[in-house]
Amino acid sequence: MRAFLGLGSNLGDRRATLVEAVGSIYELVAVSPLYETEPVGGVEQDAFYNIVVELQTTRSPAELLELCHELERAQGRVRDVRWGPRTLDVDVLLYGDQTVDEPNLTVPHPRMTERNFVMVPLLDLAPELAGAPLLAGYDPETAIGSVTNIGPL
Ligand code: GSY
Repeated sequence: MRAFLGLGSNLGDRRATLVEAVGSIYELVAVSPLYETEPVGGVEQDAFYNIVVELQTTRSPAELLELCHELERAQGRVRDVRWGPRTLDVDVLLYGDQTVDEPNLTVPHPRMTERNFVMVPLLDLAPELAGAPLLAGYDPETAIGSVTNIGPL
């Protein structure tokens, strides 16, 4: 299955955190450019570094979610303030063209089309997804949070 994960960090060495996390994903196909991004979610905090990665995976959506949690744990992530600073946040964005609606996992990620820090790197990797039915909520005119491409990870 072709799947996309979103990764973000705004604590510690943000680039090193993302490099290490990406290096441990063996199903990796592609990595977006690195973006420095304005925090979204209402909590005052430092700017994030965000990327999106593409995977070719045989994992189920639930197994992919477990991978996200493993990557977060490996970077010492402690789940404390909702929407607050974090060494690493990893989200399942897309799982092929499938939808998942489980208590602990919704795919496509429910807020992704509102957020430039997800949509801009995702469309760098997969421009053909612009206008796909799964991403119908995306409008570049109204998506929130400024993003700056700072080059390759
Ligand atoms: O949802 C992921 C964590 N997060 C982020 C993020 O990764 N980037 C930006 N720019 N803002 C964010 N707010 C939250 S919460």
